[in-house]
Amino acid sequence: TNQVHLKPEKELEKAGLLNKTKIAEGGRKLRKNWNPSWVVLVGNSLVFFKDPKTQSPASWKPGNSCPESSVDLRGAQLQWANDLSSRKNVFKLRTITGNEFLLQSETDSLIREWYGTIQKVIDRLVGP
Ligand code: I3S
Repeated sequence: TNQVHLKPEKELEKAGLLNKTKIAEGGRKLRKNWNPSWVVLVGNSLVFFKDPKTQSPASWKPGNSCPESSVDLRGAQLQWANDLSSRKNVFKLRTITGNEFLLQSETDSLIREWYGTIQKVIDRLVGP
């Protein structure tokens, strides 16, 4: 029979503006390029959108907000990485596929919240 599988609504955990740079792709080091990014934590994924402020008016149309990239948090690793940048409040996210991102905010409380929330999701995906 043709069963219809309805995905349960994915839980939106958190959304906000962070500075982001990708520093490795599949284990290969990349040149840093910091940019503001609208970050959304939904379900098992961290989804990155371009900062609306850097987008053209055309891209403001509803339904036109195409994510720049998305990261599967299953098996991902998180660590504080102030040694990897002159910026303050930096942490590194490493995916199971060897992609590495630095995320940063000038606001201490905000970056701690992000760290804690992402870690919670990673832990939840590992299971008890
Ligand atoms: O870790 P690095 O190489 O000192 O990172 C800085 C550089 O990538 C620099 O780019 P260029 O080398 O292409 O000019 C960036 O503009 C800086 O932002 C990087 O350092 P911070 O400390 O901001 O992560």
